[in-house]
Amino acid sequence: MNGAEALIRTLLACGVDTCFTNPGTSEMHFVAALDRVEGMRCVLGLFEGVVTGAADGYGRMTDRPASTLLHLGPGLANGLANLHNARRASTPIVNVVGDHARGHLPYDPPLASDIEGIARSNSRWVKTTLTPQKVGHDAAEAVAASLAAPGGSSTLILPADVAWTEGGAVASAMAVPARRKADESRIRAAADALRKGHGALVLNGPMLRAGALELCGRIAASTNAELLCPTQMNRAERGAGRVAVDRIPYVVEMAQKRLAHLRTLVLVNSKPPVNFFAYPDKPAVPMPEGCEVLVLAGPDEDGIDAAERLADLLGATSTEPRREPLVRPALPGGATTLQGLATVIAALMPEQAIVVDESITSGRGLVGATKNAPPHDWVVNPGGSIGFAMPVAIGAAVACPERKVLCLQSDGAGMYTVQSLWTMAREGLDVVTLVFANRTYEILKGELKNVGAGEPGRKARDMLEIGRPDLDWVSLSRAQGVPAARAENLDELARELAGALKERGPRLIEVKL
Ligand SMILES: Cc1ncc(C[n+]2csc(CCOP(=O)(O)OP(=O)(O)O)c2C)c(N)n1
Repeated sequence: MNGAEALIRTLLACGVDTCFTNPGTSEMHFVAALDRVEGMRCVLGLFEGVVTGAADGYGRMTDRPASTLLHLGPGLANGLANLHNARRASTPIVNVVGDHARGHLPYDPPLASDIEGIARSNSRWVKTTLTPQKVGHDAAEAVAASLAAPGGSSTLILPADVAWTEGGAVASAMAVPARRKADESRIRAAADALRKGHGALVLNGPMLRAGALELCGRIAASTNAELLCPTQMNRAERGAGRVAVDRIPYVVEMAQKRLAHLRTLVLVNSKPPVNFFAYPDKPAVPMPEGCEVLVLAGPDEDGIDAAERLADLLGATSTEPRREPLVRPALPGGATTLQGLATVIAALMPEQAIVVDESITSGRGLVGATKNAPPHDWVVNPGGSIGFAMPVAIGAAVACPERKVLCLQSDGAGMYTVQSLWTMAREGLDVVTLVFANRTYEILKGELKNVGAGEPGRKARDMLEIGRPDLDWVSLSRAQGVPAARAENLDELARELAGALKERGPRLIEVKL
């Protein structure tokens, strides 16, 4: 067995059975070995940002790593923006990156680069495997490192000669360390603070799943505390029958207003809230001055255990939490408005949908409108690097083939990873993509004002508009094999969305704004 085959067999032995790929010459032995080993699902992406984003979506939905297969330093570099987003979401991923054969590197061939250096920016574990005998051990270590709380990327670099040389040894899964338990003093401090009132629990990571939210809902109901999550959350289970958590708004003034009355924030698997950017004369954080910030459990600690002990101490274990009722709004019609399109989505959202949200300014009404929709998952981008939604939708659809994925995509961000549509078609993925075609970088117009740069002139405006020529999303989609339609108003949107949701397989609707 050569090193490449030992790597694939070890990944499978460690529970990694999905590989998003974009290979090159140095990865050819890995590609060839895929035919000899049963059980690895391989999905091709036509750009590495699609590959890494898909691995992020897969890891977020399964809590298990997918692997990526990337070509040398440049392939990894092309995938870095979505690996950055995945790092911010603490998503487990195992990146496999090929390198030149070791005997070839001293000649400085054209594609040689500092792969370890490039990997380190977004990986918590980086190793170059130097012999086929070490491949299995290193791969098992990479998987375990990606899963250690709170989760992250491992990058295993495999020189071509290590891949092609016989002597590969398969290893079995290594133990993943359990999350650390929070100190008793922190449980007591949180209880004391919440008893005083005007408090909120700020949740992220595993605390945004339905079971953990129930638990926090009991604490909230017994202390009158609120449940919040940072703007930069990763995935929330929400909708009817669930305990709602309110996302802190992106816009600084709105975030400040939302938190103004709070005297204590208790962080559970969350970092303290922070504004996305600095602005002249605005604070860095949205909480009011004097607001106490307590850590109940850090991002890598056992938040559920800490919340259970807190509920115990507060006598809240049998308190009923407030759960959202199911409310379906009537379908609106007429000209497209942001509130109207949010209402259409809330009216038609299927049960157990996975919503991947990169709607940016077009989605301002969405979170409120869908609070009482049937139970669903809401996936957002805690890393802020755009071009995230369509790739992540691929990974979510591969991970959960029985669930409908609703990909809410702004047009500017959509163009970064537009090749995702081809992978959706190739794999027949059950993803409905709505593209919000406002033909501008709308959010940046607001940001220009916010940073105090004044009114844009002609040249500056040209950098913020993406019309001239107008993108034809229906053609972009059909050209890649995804059936598509255009909705000019809310009636057409409702008709097209209802139709797309009834079918299986990828569809795209361009929503003209
Ligand atoms: C990788 C990366 N490049 C550039 C940016 C800066 N940026 C933030 S939002 C944005 C444009 C968003 O436009 P669009 O996706 O059309 O959404 P809209 O603002 O119109 O709602 C840009 C270029 C970024 N966040 N990430």
